Amino acid sequence: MSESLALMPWPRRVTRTDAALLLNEPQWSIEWAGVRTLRLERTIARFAERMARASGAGARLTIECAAASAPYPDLDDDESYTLEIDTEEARIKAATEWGVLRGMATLVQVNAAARALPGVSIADTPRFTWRGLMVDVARHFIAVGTLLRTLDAMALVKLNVLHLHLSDDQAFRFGGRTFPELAALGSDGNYYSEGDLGEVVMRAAELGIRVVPEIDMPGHTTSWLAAHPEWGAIPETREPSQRFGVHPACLDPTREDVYDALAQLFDDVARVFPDRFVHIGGDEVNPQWWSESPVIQRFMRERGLADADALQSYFNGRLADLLIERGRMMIGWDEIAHGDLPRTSVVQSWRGGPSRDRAVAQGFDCVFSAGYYLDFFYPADLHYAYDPESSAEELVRLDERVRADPRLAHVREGLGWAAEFAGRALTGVAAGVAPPGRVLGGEACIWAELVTDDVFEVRVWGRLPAIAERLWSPKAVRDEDDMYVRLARMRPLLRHGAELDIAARQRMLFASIGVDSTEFDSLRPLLDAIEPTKWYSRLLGAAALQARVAGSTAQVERPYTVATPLNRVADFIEPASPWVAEFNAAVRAVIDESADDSDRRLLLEAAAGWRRQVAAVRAVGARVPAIAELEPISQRLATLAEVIEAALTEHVGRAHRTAVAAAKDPIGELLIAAVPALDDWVHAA
Ligand code: TNX
Repeated sequence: MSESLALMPWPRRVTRTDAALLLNEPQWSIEWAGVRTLRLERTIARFAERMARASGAGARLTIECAAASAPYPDLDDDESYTLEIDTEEARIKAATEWGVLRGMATLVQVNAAARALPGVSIADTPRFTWRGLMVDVARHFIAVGTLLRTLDAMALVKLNVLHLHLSDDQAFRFGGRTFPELAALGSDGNYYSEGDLGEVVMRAAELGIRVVPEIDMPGHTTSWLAAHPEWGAIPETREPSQRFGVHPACLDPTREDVYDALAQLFDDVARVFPDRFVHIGGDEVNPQWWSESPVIQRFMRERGLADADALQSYFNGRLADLLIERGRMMIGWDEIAHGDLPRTSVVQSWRGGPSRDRAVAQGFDCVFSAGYYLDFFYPADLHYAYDPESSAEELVRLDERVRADPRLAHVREGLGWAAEFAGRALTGVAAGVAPPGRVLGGEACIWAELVTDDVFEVRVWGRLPAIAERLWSPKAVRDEDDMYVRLARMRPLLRHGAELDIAARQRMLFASIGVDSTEFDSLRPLLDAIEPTKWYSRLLGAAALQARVAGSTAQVERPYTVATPLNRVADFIEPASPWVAEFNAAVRAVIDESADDSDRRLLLEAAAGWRRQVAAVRAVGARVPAIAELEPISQRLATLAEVIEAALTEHVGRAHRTAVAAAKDPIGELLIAAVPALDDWVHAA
């Protein structure tokens, strides 16, 4: 399908022609055929400059925009465009500025460092109106500069919502003017001023991206109580929490002064964020404090609020009113989908198909996130398979596929537990009470317990373009092999189009622990072959994971807190190695006898590299403890080099199969990610 055009998301309609456009000017020259706005001028110029830098040349670009757009993008905006490239020029035509910007992103992708652009005729329009990335900036602070680069990169893959999770138990990072103490006392000193956020909102608007702020409540609020303990259901002063997991802290939904304060907080939020949606969180409320408080218990009895859900629903209803008074609409996680809530509220579904379907059946519009948790360290194809509009049966099959995936075998028990948990969380489904809601789209989520600003881009961008495609392209665009081929080409694109360089960042990370560039290269065969362990295995650690699987709700100590430095190999490598994706494809080609020379070369080089890395690990490990930790993996890989050689010459024996089997288990928080493909190979051979 991709016929060597590295486009992602793949457009609705692409026609190739022979009319290539030679880039024989030093720069791109912009012609304005329709309206010419300051915003388009600035943004087009910025991208044109980057295109010229990538290819060292330009040509004529005609922009034909029918009408200026509102100052800020909105839900259901028209983002369609056409892009024609012929021997004369590139021409982008759209009804709105937003459409022009999407067309520009496609042109930057077509441009991809060439001296001539292929002739194309593209007509494109998104499948979903809400195509987001949620960034948890509470667990660890993400710098404004990183957010700005993230926006540039989002625009390149046509994502249009940046959702900022601004507060949680560990920090309150919204530095509003009415309650500056919330962030000052409720964080480690890292928070965003109104000015910082204004800059993010401005850049986003220039790129046609909405910014949706989340202030998570009534749970996940430990950090608020450092400054305002009186707002807590149990009015005790708390420090922002250092640990992760669900906390007992909860706001007091019975106090009018809490609503007065929230009204002022929403005023601040609304002043900074023009978007019509404000996210109020609402996830994982621990009812403990509410049930321990006699005042709250009496309040519930007096109002006939049967349980914690009903009380949260009362609280959410009050929040919805406050937001409506400010011309805003509410979005919240799954748990807000309660019968009493105004149906203008949107539900962000994180616990899977059943919760999405319950919310939609109750009449709520939905944003689907369940398949798109980037913090799970999953390979891109798993996320890619999830469709916001997959039927309930399809989602069940997808969840089963994930549970059966050999790459996730080491967390199978946990995945089973999670599925059961999500099912149990959904009792009392009230279906058919209203016209059903609409699936607006989806959001990839990066929860940041194990993510710092330093590693953010490495964690996010290797896979996010695949999710962006799922949210933009027609449903039928779903070939995973083709996706991987194009995904690999997003790396150079992000580098020249958004100044986001995953590889360079990774070198810097390794340099920060004393591994210089030459040493990094010598370790590459090993680093390319490994990945962090999946799902919540790192976050929970073995003990907490076992406790969960065993059904215990006890607090089991986890290996990581806010204070744990994230400076080990598992933090620096990519969650899903792009090299492993290539390795897997080569092995598959050999198994089904479609392999070509480049496949065989890749496998031979893998074997050679896996031998070579032994000396490198020993040498660098002598000085750098984080590399010394890799010794057992290094040994296993050396053994697996023999397996590749045996498989290539069809001499696989029992010893080889045993060696592969023995290499399946994680070592610490790392896996040899090439093993599942090798396992298929030695059993096919
Ligand atoms: C649950 S997903 C959460 C987050 C955590 C995440 C991972 C959701 C709405 N809430 O607070 O970061 O699990 O631990």
